[in-house]
Amino acid sequence: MRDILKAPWMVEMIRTATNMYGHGWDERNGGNISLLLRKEDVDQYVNVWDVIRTIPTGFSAPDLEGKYFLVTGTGKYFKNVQYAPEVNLGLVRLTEGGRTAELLWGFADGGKFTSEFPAHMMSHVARLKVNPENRVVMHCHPANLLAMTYVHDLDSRSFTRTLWQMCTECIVVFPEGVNVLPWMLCGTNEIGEATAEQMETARLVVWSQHGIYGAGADLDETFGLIETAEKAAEIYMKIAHLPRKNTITDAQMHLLEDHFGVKAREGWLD
Ligand code: 2HA
Ligand code: ZN
Repeated sequence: MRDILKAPWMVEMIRTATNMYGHGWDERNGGNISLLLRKEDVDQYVNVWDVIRTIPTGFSAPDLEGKYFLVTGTGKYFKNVQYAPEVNLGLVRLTEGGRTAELLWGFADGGKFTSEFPAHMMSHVARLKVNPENRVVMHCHPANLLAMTYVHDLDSRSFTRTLWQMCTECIVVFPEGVNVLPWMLCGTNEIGEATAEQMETARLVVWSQHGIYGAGADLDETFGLIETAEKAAEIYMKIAHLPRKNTITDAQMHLLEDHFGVKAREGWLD
């Protein structure tokens, strides 16, 4: 077996968690990441039939039967992932229609996957239907996006239009916009189902007064989506209390659509 800590997907996961912590998005045990892997990604590094222990998931997700995920642990700090990956991360395979996770590596102190595992797994199901290449679901607590949910109305179209207006690149990076959920109790199947439903139409879902979910084909894409939305929210929080003299107009957004070959969410531009 090869050294799992040198697997390219493991290296990238550790770098990403470290980078997210560095951005201040994952204080204490805040945030979680799940990365979908194929059997051929993992079987050089672990004996996939050597199950360390099984962990009930508390939900059913038949679409994910037999799928492998590298996932952050509940109560674990992103700050520590780089120093003790085998404690803070786990590699699991879902079985019994998604109701059981088989631990193949990690969670070495007896831990288990993130409390937001339902939201992650249900979001994977939703995104895979839109893009079979989707591999990543990422959650974190970026300060400006969070701040914005206290002072901006929470209608998804209106929230998105404000973000698009804050940086020229936003409409190019997330033309489908962001979907916004009202405050809900986190760590539950209910917020998982609500998030997954919103993931059917966008890769970014804001959890009001809590944080954001992103999804993408790889860690870079997903990180970049959140990074871009958070930059836009930062600019909004710098200018929201000042008279606005200029903006990016809808006519200019249409020029961006044409030039970059993207299509904004239907009906979200005038
Ligand atoms: O504890 O961010 O939403 C990790 C979280 C919960
Ligand atoms: Zn959170």
